[in-house]
Amino acid sequence: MGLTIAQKIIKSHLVSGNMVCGEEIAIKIDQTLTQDATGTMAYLEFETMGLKRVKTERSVAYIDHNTLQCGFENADDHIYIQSVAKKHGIYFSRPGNGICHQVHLERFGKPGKTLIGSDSHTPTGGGLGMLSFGAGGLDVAVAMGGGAYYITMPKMFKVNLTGKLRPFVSAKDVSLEILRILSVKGGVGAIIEWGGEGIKTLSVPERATITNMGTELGATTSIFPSDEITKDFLARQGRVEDYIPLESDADAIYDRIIDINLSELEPLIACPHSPDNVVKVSSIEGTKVNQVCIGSCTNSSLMDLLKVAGLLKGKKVNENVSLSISPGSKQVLSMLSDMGALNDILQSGARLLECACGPCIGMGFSPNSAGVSLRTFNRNFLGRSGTKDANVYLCSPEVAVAAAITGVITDPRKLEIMPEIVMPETFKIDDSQVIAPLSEEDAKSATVLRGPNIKPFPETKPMDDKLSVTVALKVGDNITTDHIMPAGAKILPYRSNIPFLSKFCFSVVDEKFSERALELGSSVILGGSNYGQGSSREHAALVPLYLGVKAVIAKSFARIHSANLINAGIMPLTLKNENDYDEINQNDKLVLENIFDGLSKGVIVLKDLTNNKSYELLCDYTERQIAIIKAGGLLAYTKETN
Ligand code: MIC
Ligand code: SF4
Repeated sequence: MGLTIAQKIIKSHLVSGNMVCGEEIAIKIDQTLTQDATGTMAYLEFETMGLKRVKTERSVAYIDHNTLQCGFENADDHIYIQSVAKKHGIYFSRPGNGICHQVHLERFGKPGKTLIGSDSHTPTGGGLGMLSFGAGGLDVAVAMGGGAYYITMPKMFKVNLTGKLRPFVSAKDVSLEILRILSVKGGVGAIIEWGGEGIKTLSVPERATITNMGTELGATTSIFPSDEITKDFLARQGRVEDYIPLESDADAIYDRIIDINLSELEPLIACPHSPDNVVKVSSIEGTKVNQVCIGSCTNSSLMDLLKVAGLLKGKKVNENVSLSISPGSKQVLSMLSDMGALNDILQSGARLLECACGPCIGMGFSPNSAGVSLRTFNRNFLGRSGTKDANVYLCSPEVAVAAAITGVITDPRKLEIMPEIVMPETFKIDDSQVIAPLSEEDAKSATVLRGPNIKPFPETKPMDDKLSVTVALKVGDNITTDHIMPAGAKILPYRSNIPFLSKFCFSVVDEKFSERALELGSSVILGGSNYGQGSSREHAALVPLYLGVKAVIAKSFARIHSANLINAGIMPLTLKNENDYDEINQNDKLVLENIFDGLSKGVIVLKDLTNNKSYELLCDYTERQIAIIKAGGLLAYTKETN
């Protein structure tokens, strides 16, 4: 039987398990990346595990999220990460060098290799034919130490592209179209392979926009073949030697095939507050816009920003709109400047931000009260922008520019003339902002610098066989990690300070949650379907752990968050009967007995003392996961087994 691209890469990296859909497999990881918002915790975990030197082919620590330095905290974290990276064999991409996914695509990603990153948009690397996954920091720490990465063998989906995008329709519209078709849970448990004649019309940066937003589908990852277009991109980045061809076999089998004709796509837009709330731009034209933000790991490549500059050239930003542009990397910014495009951007009245995540994660540039913000980003979850009552829309650079100029949501085809953008023969290569680690010998005497913002990893306790708990919170479907552990400029600087962060847990949903959970001492959360979608932040598990949450009971879970809960020693338990959700309520008193026996059988019985009923909860864990839960989390388990 033929293999898909992902199956081929998995096969060549398989450490244990059978490549049978639904079974746990372990794969060898060639490269890792971290960013600063998850990196502090990942490196603290790496150190706690007593690991000395990374065993990967390449590990890179990026500083791109927490770049506003309103106090000492973020700067402390940057220094800690720089020093820990230097000592342990990790490359360090300095603040200002760019967004992890953009820089990694330009300089380090390799077709056929595996990558995990402590950031959910790591699948951006799939645009280069690399098998890349978002993961919790602890999983990345283990992989840096040479440990395998465990996933459930996914289903295989294929999206067949035909035709060619028309002017003013771009890769972002392909992402929005697939979100419209599949929704934010449609990709759960699947790897999405992009193929068909249509992919020959898409450059690597366009492909990367598409694999980047595969994360919003809940997909395990997304991948394109590695072909002549990949080779050409790598050659222009001065690293053609990293190219290998990679395609699926003609008789490869897919669980689902979806067809999209690029020629028929129209400009699309995702309305508040979910990336799958997609409509045609033409259907909401005329909506007044206060802010437009162009950038993020989805749409900040040189090609995107050359297009933006071309469309802005000679025009002025509407007086009621604030337009921000954050280039994806120093390479992008520097080339925009060399090519004169930066001037076109500045002359239009746009505000230039640094090469970082910035507004995407609420790190500055929050919209005005009840403001409408159009963003070329990938997420528009409630409150993520830093303004709770803002209405954030997700769109392509073309739609963003049209709104910035007119002040209202506008079909970009009305701009009429699309400037012709040609990829430069060679990209500007300057890796001087990526600091190499010390040699093993020199590293021995190097010290790791910890400012007062760096707090130790929180203590964990082994799981008890019986739990008497209260439902501390009942929430609905599609709860994101931005609900569980909000980010933003005010909170992000405390990513290594779990007690401080805990005050904000679920604050967008219920401001009293944190206080209540602490008072209860031992509790559970009740969720709907796709609980924990969105980011890879393990803080969305570590903070509930600190607040005494022992289990999350839900209709279904998002992949990375479920793994993070287990890694933290919290049980993700699935309701056997989804309708039971309606019968269990906040504040109900519950008892979970014979947990260890239940874990081995895959079913735990829950007694609800408030309504006097019993319910079955599924826990289809592997032996390894059971051992992790019993030990009180992956860190404790790793210490026990080493
Ligand atoms: C995000 O886009 O939500 C983030 C911020 O990049 C997160 C990581 C984090 O919370 O630090 C992600 O996507 O994993
Ligand atoms: Fe950064 Fe936004 Fe991309 Fe997350 S989604 S890595 S915050 S740019």
